[in-house]
Amino acid sequence: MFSNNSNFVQGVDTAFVLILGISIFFLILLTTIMIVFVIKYNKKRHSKAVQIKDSSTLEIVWTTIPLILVLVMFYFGWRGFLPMRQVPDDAMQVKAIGQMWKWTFVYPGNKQSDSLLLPINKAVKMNLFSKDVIHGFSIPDFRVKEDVVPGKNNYTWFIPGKFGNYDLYCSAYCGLSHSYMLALVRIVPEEEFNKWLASLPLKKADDNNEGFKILDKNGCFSCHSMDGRKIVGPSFKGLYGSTHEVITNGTTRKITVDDLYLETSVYDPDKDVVAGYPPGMMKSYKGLIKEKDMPKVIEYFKTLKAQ
Ligand code: HEC
Ligand SMILES: [Cu+2]
Repeated sequence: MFSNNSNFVQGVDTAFVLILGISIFFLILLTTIMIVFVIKYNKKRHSKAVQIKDSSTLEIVWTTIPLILVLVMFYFGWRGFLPMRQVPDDAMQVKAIGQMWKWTFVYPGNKQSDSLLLPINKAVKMNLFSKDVIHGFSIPDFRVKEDVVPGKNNYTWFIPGKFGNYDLYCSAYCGLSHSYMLALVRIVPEEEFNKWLASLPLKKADDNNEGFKILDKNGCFSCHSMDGRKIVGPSFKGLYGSTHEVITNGTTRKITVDDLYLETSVYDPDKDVVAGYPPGMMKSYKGLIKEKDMPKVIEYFKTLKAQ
């Protein structure tokens, strides 16, 4: 089909290289003319300034050439942009929900995931929603970038053209942990995608759990996964009841994750730092998660079984 990362790479790159080329051309041209004029018309050589008045030729030249140039830029920009708004009817529909500070992807059948797996060479329409503030849905490798605005149902689409892992960024500064608003995009063969989709949990599973809602609202899942993946911090999967090493005041010790340990981790994260992770990454949630809500949070941790 095409050998690019996506069907939009060519259109965007053509416009970009063209504009860059024109800019470099004029940068060199204008700088050269400036230097030549500084030398040629300096006061020693031309002590008296001479005005050029009413030169129609000059005015036509400096109007027509830039006009043609901007129209050429517009033409290539427009040609690259138009297909981005024309979604094919058979595109798979995936909902991307942006919130402080994570992405959630909801697939057909109400299945949800933290990362965006997609089959190669298939059109996908991303329906973009925000739960709070303005975010930006951006996959630079695919030349895809669209605002995610609360209250507005925006969209974008593309056809992935190459297997691999790519980064999805939030491209609109949306608060303290904006830079953690990363998601993994994986382009895989269609059979692998179907298998993966079948194994995904249903979206609604956690939404009624009080503890889940508290963690979700506080943005814990931008650093902690529920499926065993390490993001910034360790995964919550199977955490409750497990044993591992922590560093407390410079000494390594073994702990078992129980109610007290969880509470300390949330209110005083730098007290017991999980071995292998740097201290100071996680802030204290004292005052943000109320003490009376802690039991709900702990109950939720208990539901995240290892298997
Ligand atoms: C900015 C990223 C970030 C956010 C947001 C964050 N954490 Fe953490 N968390 C970490 C890191 C990094 C560690 C490991 C280092 C440490 O222990 O401090 C950690 C450790 C933990 C641990 C101990 C895990 C273990 O394996 O023993 C728990 C429990 C925890 N966090 C809970 C939470 C909860 C609950 C929230 C939301 C209220 C939260 N975290 C938000 C980064 C984060
Ligand atoms: Cu954002």
